[in-house]
Amino acid sequence: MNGAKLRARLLAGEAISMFTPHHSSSGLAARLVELGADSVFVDCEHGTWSFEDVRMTSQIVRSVGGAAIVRPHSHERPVIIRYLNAGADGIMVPMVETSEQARAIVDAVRYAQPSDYDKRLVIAMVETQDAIANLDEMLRVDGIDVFFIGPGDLSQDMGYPPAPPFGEPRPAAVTDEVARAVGKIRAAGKIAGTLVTAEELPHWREKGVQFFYIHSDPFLRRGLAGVRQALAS
Ligand code: 3PY
Ligand code: MG
Repeated sequence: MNGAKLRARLLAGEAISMFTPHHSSSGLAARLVELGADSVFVDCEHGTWSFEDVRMTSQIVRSVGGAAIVRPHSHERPVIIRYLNAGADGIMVPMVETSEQARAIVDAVRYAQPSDYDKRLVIAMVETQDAIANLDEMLRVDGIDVFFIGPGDLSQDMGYPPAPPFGEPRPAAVTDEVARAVGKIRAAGKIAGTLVTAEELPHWREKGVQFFYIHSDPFLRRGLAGVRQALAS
């Protein structure tokens, strides 16, 4: 399972990319890896992937050298177990707000994969102000590989839209809060992740973020806009 490969690279100080194909397509997921993505995001919180899609996509993504990171719709124990059994290389659990919840996730992973849990990457999503308030305690939970700040939900929690208009930055109040959380994660010697655009990535890399979630849609959007412009000229 390629979760171990990602963990080793993160522990060696490297930065890792995770691209979302947005659509339930194992072919597109594999193509993203062939083009350079370290891992692919299989989003079962907002996406439409079935358990069978997860099984097939994880196998195909691994066969081209990548890793499939699955986001379940919640931190329900049986759901996490099913995705791990379906072959997820990593699990990225949304809305983790307390150390008890973080511990329960690690426990579910170890129960599901008693002999090879260390081959799966465990990512806890910190996406509310309450979660950031509890971060010091959560950072003490052994077995969480990456503490991932979700700026979209955090924005909503702070009273802002989940995403700024295309190409515009997030409100400074949100990016300041993300930076504060990243600082705490780094100070505890843990690995930080967040969602970025290609343009934002160098800024957050500088701040010590190592796990980068990137949408692939802007690449299509820009490519198509260029073609439309060429057609119109
Ligand atoms: C969020 O930003 O809320 C996400 O879930 C993904 O980054
Ligand atoms: Mg979120």
